[in-house]
Amino acid sequence: MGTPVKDVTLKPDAPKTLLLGKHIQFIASYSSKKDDYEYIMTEYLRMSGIYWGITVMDLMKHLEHMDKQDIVDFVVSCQHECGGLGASVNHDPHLLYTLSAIQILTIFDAVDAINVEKVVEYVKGLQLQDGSFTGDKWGEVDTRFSFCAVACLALLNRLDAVDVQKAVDYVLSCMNFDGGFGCRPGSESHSGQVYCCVGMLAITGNLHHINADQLGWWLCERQLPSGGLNGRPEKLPDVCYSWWVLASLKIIGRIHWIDKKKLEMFILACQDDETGGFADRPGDMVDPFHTLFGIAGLSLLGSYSDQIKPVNPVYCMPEETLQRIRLTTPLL
Ligand code: BD7
Ligand code: ZN
Repeated sequence: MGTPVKDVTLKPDAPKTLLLGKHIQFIASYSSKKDDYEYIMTEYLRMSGIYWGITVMDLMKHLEHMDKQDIVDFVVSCQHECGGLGASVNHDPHLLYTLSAIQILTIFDAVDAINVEKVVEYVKGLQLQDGSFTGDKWGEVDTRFSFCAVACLALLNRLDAVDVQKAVDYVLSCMNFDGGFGCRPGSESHSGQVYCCVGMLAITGNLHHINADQLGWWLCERQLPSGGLNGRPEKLPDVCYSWWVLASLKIIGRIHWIDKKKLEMFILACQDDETGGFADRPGDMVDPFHTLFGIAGLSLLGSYSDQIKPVNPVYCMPEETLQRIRLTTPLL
């Protein structure tokens, strides 16, 4: 007997249509309740939180609910002498939050509010001899940081600042026999890491190194009977993984290999019909992170295209924003 499949069952009364107005309300009020327990407890990832909030509001065509001046001032206050940005004021700089900051400023067309030359210098300084990137000065290496580095530089039109060939060779050295990627050479394949590596190869024009049929197969196997997608074999489905997996499939030209209707039903079932917002799976607590990736997933599926803007699968930002800065990314 094999191991039983870990999955959830969708309740008959789960939401089956998009509750757009509720989600706009949820994000707008989340950002205005700065004294709330949850808001305070997530200070260590505030910069990313703001990126999730403004991106999902923009995708839902209601960015005007977010206070641009307030947010740009906050981002500026998070830049350090070294050029990197932290999650919040006086938090250590890190590539993860530096990318979130660049994404925020790009959406608001306000990149020049920070010292861009210093950001470029910071990113350049994190590349090691073997082409890999550390996330900060403490030196942990992970393919997530290879993605963050090239995504930052591409958004700033400064990819020339690092050794792109070495960076690509390092990411390719993390490819596994199943076609997937892990966080370092020899590490197990994981959907989040696959997204980072596939995105990195897309930005640098190196998708031809990927075996799209083999990787597409591994990614499709992430879909469970509920319609939801998991991050690795034997794990429960999660709305954010519908993003990491679906975006990867889109980039390698295999998005038609999954059951779109079933995934759409799973994502819709993760909405909270009272508070608005999406949870990781039906019935759980909603948060801005899963709300962005739920909406972005629906965008990639082409569902509700009258209400949700097209999202770019590499940057998880509105396509129109990348068109405005004339950033094109060849897909496979
Ligand atoms: C992923 C892992 C990290 O250790 C750091 C950053 C990332 C990517 C980052 C992101 O999406 N930025 O836009 N993710 C996060 O910031 C989330 C935040 C979070 C914390 C707690 C609960 C929900 C969200 N982090 C830090 C995560 O570790 C989440 C946690 C989680 C979400 N759903 C179930 N657990 N995991 C996550 O983002 O996994 C996807 C991923 C893994 C590796 C590489 C890239 C993506
Ligand atoms: Zn999740």
